Amino acid sequence: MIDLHYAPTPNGWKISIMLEELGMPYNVIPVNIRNGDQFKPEFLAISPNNRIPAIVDHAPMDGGEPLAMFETGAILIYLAEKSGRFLPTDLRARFNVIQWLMWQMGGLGPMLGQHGHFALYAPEKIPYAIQRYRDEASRLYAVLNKQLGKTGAYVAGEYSIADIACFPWTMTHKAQGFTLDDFPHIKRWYADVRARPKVQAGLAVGKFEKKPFTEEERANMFGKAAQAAQ
Ligand SMILES: N[C@@H](CCC(=O)N[C@@H](CS)C(=O)NCC(=O)O)C(=O)O
Repeated sequence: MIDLHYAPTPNGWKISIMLEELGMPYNVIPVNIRNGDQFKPEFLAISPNNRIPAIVDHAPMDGGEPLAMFETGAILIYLAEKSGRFLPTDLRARFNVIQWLMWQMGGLGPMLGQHGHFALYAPEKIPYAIQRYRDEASRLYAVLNKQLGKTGAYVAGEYSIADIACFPWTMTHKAQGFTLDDFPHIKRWYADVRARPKVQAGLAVGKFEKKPFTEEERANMFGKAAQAAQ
């Protein structure tokens, strides 16, 4: 059984979607990141970066002790290797998936995250920061659009962990003021991925009503509490 330390956010959804796609049994352990659960010692023992999601596999592939893991890129590769699915074994196809997964981890996720922060959540609206991340987010959407136009299918050819990593972040497009009409290949891919029943099941895990942040929640989420914890 796998424990999934989780909150319903784009990074959390990557792993709930993957586990649903695989049909692997898992146990959800909610981590309330608004309330600061990510700074609790028992969570930090699993995820020293104080971010969700993280997993503990109680039946790891080497038959050894339970294996804890954080960082969604690593978790997706681990689960793909464990199941033999969504990551090809052929050298070129495998590294094509891995390069797009890394592109999501180092580019699409962090840049959309920063754009969302400065455009939607920051108490002070800083035009330079908003523009900088908006430009970068637009550039990354254009790169993804071109790639999907090239494959005519999924991000790296067949449906893979690259799609599972990218999709939840593209779900933020409307809130962040982007329209997929500007990116027709993403629009086609987005509808296709979104319609997958297992994607729907992954997104439904721990769904909650969205409420504005309180001051304390802001401190937990946007750095003040993290600084205090050092
Ligand atoms: N690179 C990390 C990013 C994880 C991440 O940023 N998680 C967010 C939720 S989407 C989080 O835990 N935020 C809590 C906080 O900011 O304190 C990964 O891919 O696992």
